[in-house]
Amino acid sequence: MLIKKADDIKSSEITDKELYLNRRLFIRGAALAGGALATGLVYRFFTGHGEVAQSGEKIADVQAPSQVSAPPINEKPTPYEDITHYNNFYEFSTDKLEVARKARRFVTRPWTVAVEGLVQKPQTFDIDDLLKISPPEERIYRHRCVERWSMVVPWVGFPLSKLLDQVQPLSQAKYVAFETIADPKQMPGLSSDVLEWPYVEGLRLDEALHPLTILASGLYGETLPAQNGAPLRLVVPWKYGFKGCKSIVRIKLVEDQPPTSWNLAGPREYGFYSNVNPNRDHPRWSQKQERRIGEFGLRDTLMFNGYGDQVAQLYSGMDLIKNY
Ligand SMILES: Nc1nc2c(c(=O)[nH]1)N[C@H]1C(S)=C(S)[C@@H](COP(=O)(O)O)O[C@H]1N2
Ligand SMILES: [Mo]
Repeated sequence: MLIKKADDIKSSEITDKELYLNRRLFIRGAALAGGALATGLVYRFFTGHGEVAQSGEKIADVQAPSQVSAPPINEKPTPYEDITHYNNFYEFSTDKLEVARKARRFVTRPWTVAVEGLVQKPQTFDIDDLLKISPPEERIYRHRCVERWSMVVPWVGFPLSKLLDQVQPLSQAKYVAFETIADPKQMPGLSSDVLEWPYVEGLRLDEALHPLTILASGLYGETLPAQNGAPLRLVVPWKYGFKGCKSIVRIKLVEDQPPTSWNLAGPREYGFYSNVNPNRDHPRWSQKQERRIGEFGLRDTLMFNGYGDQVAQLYSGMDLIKNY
């Protein structure tokens, strides 16, 4: 997600870099291969993960995907190795292939999440209590980065609405603001001013309450690795990936549209809504197509990332080119 300081990079160069990175990732995957490569076990063997924090542990009693809220997609989930080694998490590194290594020692216990603002019952949850609010569900979602790559991720999570039910939003609450951890002792990327820290995001309250919007604590049936946003991150599958903020520490119900890190960094490029929209080009590149990680060639990008039947009504009457 190139911004400010990269204003002079031409989109042809971006494409070359993507291709290069994709190839490196592919070669690494092939070198590890042998069939079982995508499993967490092999991954932990190579990285020593599992000694550190609580990531990569099996999550008990994961419910089958609920068809009503999450329509099944006939696309193959991206291998675990790719999902966990091609990451945007600028607090650790702006190099997608470096994030996993730099996040290895990230500590996710103890951890609390404050839920506050315009609510009847503000509360600071211990993460392990928060995770008991609603049964973990498998949600296999398309994941489309604004940089034109995409994946299919089998998240484990539960609807954000279940957490908001606990604190009871007041009628003045119109938006939900998210704040993520910014710990310079653990996150070398914070010394860069590429974004304003902490990384913040926001949703309109009706978007936050939508049944497709989840808080994820795992993928492939295991707790999240740090690089994917442990212990808890947001997933909004019809929006560009950057809306899915990682390692959340605070959720605040507010009256006015909250600031978001990417909008602050590049307001012409990243709006508040950031719905996946092939008809609205990024000022420096087209959003009509995408490269699915692990595939050659391009796919057409779908309006609302293919979730239009579920979410289009949230935006009826809105000009989605103006409200990008
Ligand atoms: N805190 C934080 N959250 C973040 C980011 C980040 O840099 N910091 N990057 C975003 C971007 S640009 C994307 S595409 C997704 C990537 O999630 P993944 O690495 O799990 O695929 O995380 C989003 N959440
Ligand atoms: Mo992204």
